[in-house]
Amino acid sequence: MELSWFKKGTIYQIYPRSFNDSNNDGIGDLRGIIEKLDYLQGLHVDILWLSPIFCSPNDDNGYDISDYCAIMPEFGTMEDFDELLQKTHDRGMRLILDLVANHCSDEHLWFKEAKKSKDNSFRNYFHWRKPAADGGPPNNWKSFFGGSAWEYDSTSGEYYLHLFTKKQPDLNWENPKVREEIYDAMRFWLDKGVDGFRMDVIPLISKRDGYPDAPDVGFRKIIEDVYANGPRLHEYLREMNEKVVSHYDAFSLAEGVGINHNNAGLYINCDRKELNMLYHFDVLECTIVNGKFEEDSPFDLVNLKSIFKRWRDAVHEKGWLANAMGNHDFARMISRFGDDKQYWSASAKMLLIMQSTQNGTLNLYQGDEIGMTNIVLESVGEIKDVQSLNFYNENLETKRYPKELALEMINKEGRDNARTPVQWNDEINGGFSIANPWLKVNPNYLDINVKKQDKDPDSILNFYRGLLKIRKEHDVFVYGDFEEIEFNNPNMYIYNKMLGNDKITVILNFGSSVIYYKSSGEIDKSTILVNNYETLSVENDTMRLQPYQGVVLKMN
Ligand code: TEU
Ligand code: CA
Repeated sequence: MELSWFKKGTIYQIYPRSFNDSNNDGIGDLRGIIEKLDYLQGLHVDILWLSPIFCSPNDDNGYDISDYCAIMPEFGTMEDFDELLQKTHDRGMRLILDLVANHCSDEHLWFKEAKKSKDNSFRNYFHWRKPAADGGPPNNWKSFFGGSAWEYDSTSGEYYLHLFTKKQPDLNWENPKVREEIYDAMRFWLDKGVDGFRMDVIPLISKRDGYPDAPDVGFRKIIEDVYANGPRLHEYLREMNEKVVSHYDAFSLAEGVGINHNNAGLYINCDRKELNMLYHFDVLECTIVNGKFEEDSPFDLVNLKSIFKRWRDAVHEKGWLANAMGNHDFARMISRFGDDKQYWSASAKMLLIMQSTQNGTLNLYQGDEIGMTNIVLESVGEIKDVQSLNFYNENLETKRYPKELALEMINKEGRDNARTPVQWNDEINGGFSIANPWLKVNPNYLDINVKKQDKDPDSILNFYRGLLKIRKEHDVFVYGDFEEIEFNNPNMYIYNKMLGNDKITVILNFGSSVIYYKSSGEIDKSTILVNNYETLSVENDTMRLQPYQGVVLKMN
């Protein structure tokens, strides 16, 4: 296994709009990030991933780009960016950007031109099709954010494809000029010294020939079989690596939408020279059956273990995964997998013990280090996310659910949960901004905030700092071979990790009851390296684990 900085490093995702507002206009910005670099360094994270910072009309908060080589004015200037990059590097950290290559904004020059006429030289940058016989969309594809994936353009009488909102037209990767445009944009940032890219919905860039109708199966299956993994995908990824990424000391992290453990190797096996790592959706969607705001299933620990296991087996020795339990597209990690009330602190810490001892690069999301929780939006007026808004409005038409229930579903699964401003202190708006923030601050900022936790040695924040440092000092956390113990135990997650002469045992109580665990004598031969409680009580080899208690034992 080849060792590399991006394998051992911890990735910390920043959603710039919500991170820190330096000029008090209610919107987070680049200078706001610069102000917090010491904080991030002190957290012992290594690689900052910024969600998109490029010019955008913000229909989907920057995931609709109108200029790939310019900074969104709300976020600052190119000078601010250069300073941010320099100061990140000065602190020994790296910076990666979010590359949205599947689609751009309908306000991008390319699309504005393409729309002008059928013979415009940019026309072929996008997917245009004639209407079906009845005048409707060319096929039955649905957008990820509701409604048809095709939008009618009255100027030309044709439809264009948009797998996301209608303001996010899909780029036509068959056109070599499109590929060169994207590669040029990548080189622009790499030449500045950027350390790589997180690649938004990269599995979707190659479309199926003839745009065949999707079968009547769940949306997840449609994504896998119809939208993602298209016929020329791997050719494009190899080209992108060969022409661009491989020329730099940089790495690529794929968003694994539509990738499963069977085809993952095609993307990330080292010998294929395509992408360096991916984060998959199986953990992130482990309680979501088919798609958001549809049926969901209760959290099941054995299922979680089997997801981790099958992915470990799938990439064993050949590829590399990033390990995410939350991001800007999902509800808060602690509200989903832990207990955001009574055992808030213990469960947040336990989840980090689990995440930091799994194989792969640790991928954290802003605010999880202080245990930020889901938000309750009181009315439709407070919803900001386009996916939730579309769901709400579509539901008003179809009357599928009562309005109150629709709002409840949004509060449970909606993306705004993870996007509320970071809670820095107990002052106005949690110290994010003195202006009214673009999305409401979680009122629990009075209790949950960085300033309070900074001083408290038992806080979640200080636990993160300690554990991330320990992880850096112990290669076994990252590269160790995994040995599962009591796999079918529904309340505990127990495993060994081994590397050379080093061995650790991880013992996690995944619930709110006290559990007794009889160890096979490990405890006498080991020291406690990590513990999210002050003590670990053991009697005759039987441990008494508190609610959500987690320990890492290091064999002497
Ligand atoms: O997300 C892709 C994606 O699959 C999401 O639609 C995800 O399934 C959904 O949010 C979960 O409910 C990426 C970005 O991370 C997301 O923020 C963008 O909206 C999307 O691409 C379009 O660029
Ligand atoms: Ca600002």
